[in-house]
Amino acid sequence: MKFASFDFNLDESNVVAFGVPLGKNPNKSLQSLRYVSQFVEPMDLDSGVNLLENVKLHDSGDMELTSLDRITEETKKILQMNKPPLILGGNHLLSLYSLKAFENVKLVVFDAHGDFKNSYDDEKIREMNEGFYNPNINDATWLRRVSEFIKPENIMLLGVRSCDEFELNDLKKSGIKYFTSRKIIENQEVLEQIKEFTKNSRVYISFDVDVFDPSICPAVDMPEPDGIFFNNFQKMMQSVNGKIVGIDVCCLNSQDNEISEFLIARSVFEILHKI
Ligand SMILES: [Mn+2]
Repeated sequence: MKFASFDFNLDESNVVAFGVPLGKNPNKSLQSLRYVSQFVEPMDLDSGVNLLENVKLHDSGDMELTSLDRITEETKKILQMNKPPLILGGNHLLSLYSLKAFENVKLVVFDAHGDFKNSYDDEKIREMNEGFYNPNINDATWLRRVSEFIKPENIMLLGVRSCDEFELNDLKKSGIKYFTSRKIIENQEVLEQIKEFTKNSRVYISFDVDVFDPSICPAVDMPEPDGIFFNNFQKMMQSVNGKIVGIDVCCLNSQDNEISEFLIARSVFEILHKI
């Protein structure tokens, strides 16, 4: 099964997708997202635009995850072809390894969580990082690790609403620009900030689907209340000004309905429209 039924071969494609089966039972989620994506219409009725009009996607399937460094290698291979990768996850730790393949990018992260802890250990995080658990390198610390090689002023975090006290202090001190979900819902200033931040830049979009309100995206491990809605996401994506050079989508944990998958597939179309 291919994402959105796209069937371009590698040569003719202008974006290359692959799955990263990282975390707890990721195969079901990857399969479910690809399955549902074929039923989502790409037309935006309000603008009359086909969101996928210029997208020629090659889906190379799920990689074999023998080590985390394989994510970096796979990403590099696609970048060498001068094409943006669309990386389907998998938990958020994958972004640390995909981002190692990039130079000179502005990182836009959609996430309910700061993921800015220096070290973290609990039962849930062990489960979610099954096979690769390390207290300093996991999906509660990945953004902290990324900020050690991407300058904090080149990172923007959108929709955050869950941090511990120390993490929040560190995040404030770091220089990372962040907007809580409440800020995003209540004022428009964020759209101008996104435009300014991404202007004339190479942009990597890291899309943790738990950024959405749990009422519209329930199939996540950590459903944090007071999240953003589709329209907020759409407007933020429309405000991205630069050239999108990489995309990841993470943290779907499929349940028995497909509510989240429909939302996520449509949201990925909004991102692909900007490539
Ligand atoms: Mn998250």
